[in-house]
Amino acid sequence: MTTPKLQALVDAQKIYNDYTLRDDNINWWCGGCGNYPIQNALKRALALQGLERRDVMFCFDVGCNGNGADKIEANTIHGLHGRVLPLAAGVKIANHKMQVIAEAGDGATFSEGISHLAHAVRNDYPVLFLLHDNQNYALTTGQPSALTPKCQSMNCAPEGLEVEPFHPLEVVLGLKPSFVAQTCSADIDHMTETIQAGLKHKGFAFINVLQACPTYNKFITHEWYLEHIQRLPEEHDPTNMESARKYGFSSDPFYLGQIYLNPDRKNFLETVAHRDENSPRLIDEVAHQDISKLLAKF
Ligand SMILES: Cc1ncc(C[n+]2csc(CCOP(=O)(O)OP(=O)(O)O)c2C)c(N)n1
Ligand code: SF4
Ligand SMILES: [Mg+2]
Repeated sequence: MTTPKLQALVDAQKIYNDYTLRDDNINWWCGGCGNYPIQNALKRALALQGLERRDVMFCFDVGCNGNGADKIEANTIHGLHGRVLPLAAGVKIANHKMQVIAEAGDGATFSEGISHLAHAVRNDYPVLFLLHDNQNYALTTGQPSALTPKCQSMNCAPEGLEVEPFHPLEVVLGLKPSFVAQTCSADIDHMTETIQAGLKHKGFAFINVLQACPTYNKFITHEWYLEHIQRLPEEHDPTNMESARKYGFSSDPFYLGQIYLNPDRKNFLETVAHRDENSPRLIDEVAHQDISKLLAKF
């Protein structure tokens, strides 16, 4: 006999399957790449939230992470390196009903795209953002990014870089965000829960996904992560910035969970709600309009 719980699982499985690519004739990521479990967790989270393909737009940056655009059956846009956030914000502003997901690497986000990140957080665009934090420029064969540890030997920089890396959460927490969470590609259940929380958030949900890249990041593997990640303790209050900084800035262990949450912040669309009556949404531009009177003049 079908129970409501069983039916919910059957429905979720159907949504998950709809996102699953039927064409195997594509180039995949390297064996053991953290991008596989990240994409799987994303599909699981969407399925559990009942978000079907027609309701979701995926915006991909350039990089190994961005090649996820070819590996999912969905509405996708593949933008320029570092520019995915303005693209995603534009999609949301054009069609408020769409659930918009943006994905980018650490190279794109903390070098080419750092100004876009700052303004996405500042404006609190209603977008779920997944940072694929593999601490290197992977697609271009493993150069140091702004998140690679100081003096870490990498391609093109055998002795590493003498400069301090950014700490992604230190940067984002300094920008007065509304939602910051951290998860890891070694823990698919935790990624799924975290992405579900991000999908429910009404503003800009920043999720740092600590991602293994076994081909170019030999210094932090899935095995290393399993020994150095820890769930946030019960005592942590995500609405307390001091506690968010304490746990968010730790690199050993890396704390997983909801680092910071400001449920009271107005998102971008709420700040411009007064304009709704006056200005057309971009979606109106593709609606059918009667232009026969205009044509009759010629
Ligand atoms: C403006 C610009 N700069 C550089 C490149 C070259 N490029 C393409 S992918 C890439 C590395 C991507 O690294 P990251 O963003 O961390 O993504 P990952 O491949 O690690 O997932 C670089 C440097 C580019 N395409 N455009
Ligand atoms: S180079 Fe790294 S990030 Fe890119 S596909 Fe291979 S393992 Fe994944
Ligand atoms: Mg990277």
